[in-house]
Amino acid sequence: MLLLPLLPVLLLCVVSTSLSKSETCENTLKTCSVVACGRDGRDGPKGEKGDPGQSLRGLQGPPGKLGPPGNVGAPGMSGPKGQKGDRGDSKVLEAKVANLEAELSILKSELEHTKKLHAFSMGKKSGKKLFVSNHEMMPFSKVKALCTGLRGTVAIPRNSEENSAIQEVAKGVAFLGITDEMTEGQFMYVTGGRLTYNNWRMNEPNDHGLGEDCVVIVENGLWNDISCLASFIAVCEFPA
Ligand SMILES: [Ca+2]
Ligand SMILES: [Ca+2]
Repeated sequence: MLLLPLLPVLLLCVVSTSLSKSETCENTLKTCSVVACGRDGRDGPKGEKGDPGQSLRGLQGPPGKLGPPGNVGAPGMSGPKGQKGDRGDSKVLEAKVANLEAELSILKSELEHTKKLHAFSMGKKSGKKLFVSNHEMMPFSKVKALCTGLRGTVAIPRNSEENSAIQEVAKGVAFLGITDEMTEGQFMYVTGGRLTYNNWRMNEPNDHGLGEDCVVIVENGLWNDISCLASFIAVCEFPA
């Protein structure tokens, strides 16, 4: 019964809209006045943004790839100064040096003692020289090599005392470190320099036969020039 007064309006709405849009018609009823309802109303103002939906969030994806390394940072500030160390190490070193010096002193003493024993048993000390022989006989070149290998030289008498010492050590005919190989008739020391002392036997040196450029000391301590290729006793000299 209450719908009767609105019937013309409803009819008007039915005429002005499509039969398939009944929902639109209902909306029109809500907005139209009782008296009239326009055919095409203007769009209303835009509504406010609605609240976010209540849909379920997806699962968290895997972590992404590592990014490129960053730039090198500025150097940090220097740290605080450390505490001064103790002097223990230097004391340890001083003690070690003192021990080494003590050991060196003992070794020096033992070396001197060994030298004296060596001179007593094998050689003869004269002044600052020690003459030693193994009593082997060999050519002059081998005598030189033997003495040089022992860090010595072939025995050289520079005065009568040394000459007697060599004679005593050799106990036979021995080469001396003297030759005239460089210039015939001009005898020189193998260590360099012309003779400052000699003890030639009478009529020597005579450069006999094919030539005699080396020198030997014979049993009575006199000298004779002789072939360097002949073999005689080796006597070496060392600083004493
Ligand atoms: Ca000669
Ligand atoms: Ca001769």
